[in-house]
Formats: sequence, structure tokens, C-alpha cells
Amino acid sequence: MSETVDQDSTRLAAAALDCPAERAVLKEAADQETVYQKKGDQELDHQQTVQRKIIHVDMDAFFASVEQRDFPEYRGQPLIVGGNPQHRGVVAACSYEARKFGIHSAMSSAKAYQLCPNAIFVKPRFEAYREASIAIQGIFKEYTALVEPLSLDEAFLDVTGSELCSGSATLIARDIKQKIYQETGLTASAGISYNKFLAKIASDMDKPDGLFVVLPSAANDLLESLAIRKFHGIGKATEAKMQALGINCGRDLKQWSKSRLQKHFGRMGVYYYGIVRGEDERPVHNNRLRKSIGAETTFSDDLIDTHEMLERLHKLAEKVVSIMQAKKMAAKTITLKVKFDNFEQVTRSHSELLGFQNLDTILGRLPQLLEKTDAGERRVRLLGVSVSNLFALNNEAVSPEQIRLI
Ligand code: TTP
Ligand code: MG
Ligand code: MG
Repeated sequence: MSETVDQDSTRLAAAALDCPAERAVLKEAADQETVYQKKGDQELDHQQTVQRKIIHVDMDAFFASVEQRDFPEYRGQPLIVGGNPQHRGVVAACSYEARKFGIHSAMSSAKAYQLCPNAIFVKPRFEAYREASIAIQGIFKEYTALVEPLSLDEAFLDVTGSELCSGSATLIARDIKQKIYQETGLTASAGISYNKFLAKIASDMDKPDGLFVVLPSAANDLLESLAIRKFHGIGKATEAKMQALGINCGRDLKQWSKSRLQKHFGRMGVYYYGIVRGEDERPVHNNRLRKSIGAETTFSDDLIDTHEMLERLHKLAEKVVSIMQAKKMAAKTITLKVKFDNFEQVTRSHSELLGFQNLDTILGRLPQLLEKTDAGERRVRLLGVSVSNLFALNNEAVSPEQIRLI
């Protein structure tokens, strides 16, 4: 039995926005491409102790390091993974050698080329990054059940009460780094502290190949001297707003009362008030549920030819299927998203009770779904494919609520 339904078009957009950490945002051959996986949060019934031990692990120059590992000729070189500098590409990742020239992620590749004309530019190989990601997430789970992946290359671990390494979170982190290196040939940096916010800051303090501990007695001095842009959760816009208000570092932020911060920054003001005092009670969530897997592309030039659209959809479907297969999952619903040149967006879905799991079945449905839109008559700016109502492939089908991520 099958049914075709229209879906609320805003849901998929929300899926892409909900999980920025899982997105790999790139401009590939002048097109902007987004691969996303939607997850829901569910908290483990976790006993909070007075003092927790949280480790944040983040891989160093992740995509670029995988390339340098796999291609020895790139080692020691300024290497940029991302889009073409001749087109409208952006830098996804760059090696530490490239960073000396001021190059960073999300910068246009053209600008990166200006800064370092001798840099090597390579296209991303998502499969290789995903494989490394699965390996590191597997290692994390050997140390604690409380692992919260934040993106392909990082995770929080709660090791409170662990008996490994004589209960030392620092030694556990060192062990994890060693194991990652042995198993993947890649380096990671780890931060250790008593909450997520400080552990995340700590992992960035000693990059690359870093290990940095923020003890409760050291947190205050560190936070007071920390530049506002280094506070995780304070983006560029908030940074500019804070600077305009004379807030440049933690010490300045601390002068502000909770109500005054709330007045200027709303609910986030209360969060800022807490974090600058080293207060962050957010638990490590370990059983995020995958709700959908999707990939979408914004074209540099709008498409008008439906054959070309189907070719593009084929590539997107391949990406989605490779993720599904890596996770040994199948899906009951496939959704096509079309955004027209006036930014109007529609989605068309098709569901099958027995589910889809291979590329051919998904590809077989795409032309019909595309026909149910105005594509062909109107110019198309973005196409996306996603699958939802996921279930594990081994044994009998289970509801998505029962599926644990990674
Ligand atoms: P990050 O961990 O932010 O960066 P990184 O691992 O490249 O470097 P660092 O040593 O500072 O941690 O991101 C992980 C990967 O995610 C990165 O290698 C490429 C991808 N990415 C993008 O595709 N676009 C982006 O804008 C960013 C920030 C990352
Ligand atoms: Mg990283
Ligand atoms: Mg990261």
C-alpha cells in the first residue's frame, strides 16, 4: 500500500536549521550544498552529581587532516577542502599550514586563494569523513554510554563516576586521543572540565593535538580574560552587539546584571549571565534520535530543464542512500523539496509501508514527485531529497523511537 501526501514545507527547512552541527555546508562547483540529519533529543535518566566530569573531543582540521592522511603529498602543505576559487566556492576546512595565512572555514575560496596562491585546493570526499566519524564515535562509546555527538568531528562525553583510568577524566581523554590516532591516523583535541560550556572552550585552547583541563579553581580567571567571540554560543552578530555595549571580554560581561542582560539579549541574556560565572547545568544527551536524513543543493544558476533536475536529484539521493546504508536503516517516506526562484517552497512526499532502502527504489519515485510540482514551468533555485520514518534494517521493523543513533 502506498500513499502520496503533501507535507508542511517548513518542516524540512526546520530540519536543516535544527542541527547546524551535523551540517556540512559547502559550495561545491558554485552550488551550495547541505547535507543534514534531523535528530530529536531525549534525555537519559541521568543522575546529576554535584560535580560532573565532562570531556569535549574535537578533531583537528578534520576534513583537511583526512586528506593529508590519505594523500601524503598534501602533508605539511597549506591545504583547502572546499569549493573552487574560480567559482563561488567556500572553504569547508583548511590545514593548520593554511591557517597561518589567515584562511579559515566559511571564507570564500577566492579570498583564500588571494591570501595563499600556493595553497592546494581539493574537493571534499564526504564518504571518507563519514567513515572517520563513525570510527571516532565508536571509540567514544567504549569509554562511556553518555556520548553526545555534536557534529561529524566532535562530541561531549560525561565520564562522571567512571572507574576507567583510576577515575581520572584527564587520563581518559588522553587515552581517547591515543586510540583515535591509532585507529584513524588522525589527531584530536580534548577539553576537560565540570560542564559542557567549559569543556568545549577547553578543547579549543590547545589545538591541534591538544589536551586542556579547566579545574573549578581556574575557571574564573579563564572566563574573565576570555574574548567575547571565544564564548561558545556567541556568534558574530551578538559579538558585534556586545562590543557596541562595551563588552569585549568575560570581565566586562560579568559587570552586567541578569536583568540588564535579559533586557538586551532576551532569554540568551540569562544564559550569558550563567556561563560567564562558569554555570552550565546542561546534561550530556546520549540518545538523540535520527528522524530524517536529507541532502539539498542551492544552484548558482536556477534550473529550468527537468532532465537536469533529475540528474541533480540522482546525486542527492545517492548521498542520502549512502548515509542510510552506513547506518543500516531504511525509510518509509521519501520527500522531495523544490524551492522556486521567488523562494516559494513546496514538498511532495511518498510513503510505502514496507519502506525503501536502495537507490533504485528512491530514484524510481523522484520523477513522479517532481511532476507534482511546477518544476519545468518555473525556475528552480533549490532541490532537496530526504527520507523519514526511519527504521533499523536488521530484524523486524521498529519504530523510530526505538532507534538509537550511531
Ligand atoms: P570544525 O571542527 O569547526 O573545524 P576543523 O575540524 O576543520 O578545525 P579545528 O581544528 O579548528 O576543529 O569543523 C569540522 C569539519 O566540519 C571541518 O573540517 C569541515 C566542516 N565544516 C564545514 O564544512 N563548514 C564550516 O563552515 C565549518 C566550520 C566546518
Ligand atoms: Mg574540528
Ligand atoms: Mg568541530
